[in-house]
Amino acid sequence: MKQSQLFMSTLREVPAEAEALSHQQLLRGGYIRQVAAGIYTYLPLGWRVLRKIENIIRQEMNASGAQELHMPAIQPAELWKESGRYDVYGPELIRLYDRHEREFVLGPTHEEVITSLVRQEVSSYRKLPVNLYQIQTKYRDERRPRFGLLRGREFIMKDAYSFDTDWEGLDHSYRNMYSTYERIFKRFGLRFKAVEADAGAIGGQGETHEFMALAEIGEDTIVSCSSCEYAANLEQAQMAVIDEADRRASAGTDEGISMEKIATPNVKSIQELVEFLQVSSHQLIKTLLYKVDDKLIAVLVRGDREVNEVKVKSYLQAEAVELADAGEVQRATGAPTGFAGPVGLPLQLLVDHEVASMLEGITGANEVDMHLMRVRPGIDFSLEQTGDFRNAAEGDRCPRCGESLLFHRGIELGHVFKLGTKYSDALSATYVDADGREKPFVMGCYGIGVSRVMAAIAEQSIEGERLVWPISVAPFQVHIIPVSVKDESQSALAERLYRDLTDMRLEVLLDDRDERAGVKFKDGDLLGAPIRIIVGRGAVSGEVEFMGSDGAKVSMSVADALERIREASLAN
Ligand code: 9G3
Repeated sequence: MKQSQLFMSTLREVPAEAEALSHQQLLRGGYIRQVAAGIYTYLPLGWRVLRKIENIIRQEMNASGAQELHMPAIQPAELWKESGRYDVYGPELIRLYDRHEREFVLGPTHEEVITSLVRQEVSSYRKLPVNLYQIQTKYRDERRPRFGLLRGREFIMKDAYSFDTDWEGLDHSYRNMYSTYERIFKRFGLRFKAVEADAGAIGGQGETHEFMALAEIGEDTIVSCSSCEYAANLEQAQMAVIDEADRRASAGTDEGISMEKIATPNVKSIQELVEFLQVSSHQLIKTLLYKVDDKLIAVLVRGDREVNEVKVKSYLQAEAVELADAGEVQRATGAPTGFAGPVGLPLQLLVDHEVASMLEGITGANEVDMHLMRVRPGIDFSLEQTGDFRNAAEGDRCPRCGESLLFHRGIELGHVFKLGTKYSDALSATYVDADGREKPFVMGCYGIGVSRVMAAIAEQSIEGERLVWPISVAPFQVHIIPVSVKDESQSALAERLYRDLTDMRLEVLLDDRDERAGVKFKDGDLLGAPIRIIVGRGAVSGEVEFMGSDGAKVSMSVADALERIREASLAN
């Protein structure tokens, strides 16, 4: 294609509102334009990249045996009422009415629609298993859309749904999708990790994994073992637990320890307490009150740890978990926030393993400006409910092999779930088995954030000012830049190269604009073609400069350049 025709407007300056590097590059390079918060137009360059991402997904999904279909974005609200999710989601679920005042939702996902489809289309076990997928626009009215395509309100997702006769079949479908995702993310040229995740709101009945692109901008924290294959989302990540009994036994007896109250005037936070008492945060028992499905409970973790609310929610099988507000703390403990403690507190106590293994600790006295010293877990408060209620942290050891854990930021690009019969039960979606009995489908669901993938690849492909797309998703594979189109030999050679490469069925962009070289190279850096051919003074002797992904320029003959390009394009 000739660049003078390309609908591509580059921006000179970095847009102020773009914090993420990929957001800046996609705006500056003329890949996307914002229409409203979290809602974008994909310009021709962006759309070329998205179509390549989609086609890689399609090839691998089809190769896995899944079949592509396409469901509507507008879904009858009745289906969401039938599944019970209509009231679970609040303002994030976009609702609308048609001309007859009938209610619909803009699909944020398609479990209800696909389950109602298969319910009516499949009645015999003979037609199972089946895996159906689509690549569709999704709508989620995020409270805080940000980072460009990384968190939008309208975005493109590949969502797949598998239907099996039983859990064994689901295991097979799940493993098939897991390995398909590994192939897909490798073909994107992404650095990624598959991590154990929390089934969360979707409430599946089994394991779930997230595929995370490693990137500092990522909202998720992932934990991986420095030695074995263990990897998990921080929400879910476990750590080697010191054995409470050993710890207490090794610390000697608790004879002669008796609790004492001390005045801590206006000393509320852990840090203030550490300074006031001149103790380590390891000696403190942090007591936090949570409202769990409208019931107040207390969670105890060591002073230097963070409560993991997902673990609390999962342990209690609760719908909602949130920190109690100041008023609730005051009413429950008789003291303002900062003085809560487990002794004499008439609430269910969830005690983290580390606190349970302490011989004694310092904690709030449930009295304003007072704390308790030498409190003994198991004696001064109950250890009936001890478990893992904290975030893994630097220094923790792998729960599998005991080696040290590493922490990374990640962007969630894929998510595979074992749903079980959650939706088939809710929608009475059953098949008839070999013995003539009606059984609910056993389902799995598998998502990839397609538009988010484009931003994640950009995040990982930026070197300084330059974006260099992997050749598998680049908008153009080769970018030919004649330094001066006025120079006959340069433009003639550039034209010839353009023709030869196009005949080799490569996607080539020829910068035929009458612009200064500096402008062309700068725009070239924004375009991010993995191969750039510069046609300059060497043209008269049939020499060009080849620049690959590493940015190094090498002079060579046209023939050698064509050979280098052919090799690189096969790496697709
Ligand atoms: C909603 C809204 C937002 C949502 C959902 C429902 C996330 C919702 C989870 C999933 C699970 C899987 C199929 C493809 C893979 C992911 N945000 N989820 O169900 F109504 Cl407003 O989407 N769906």
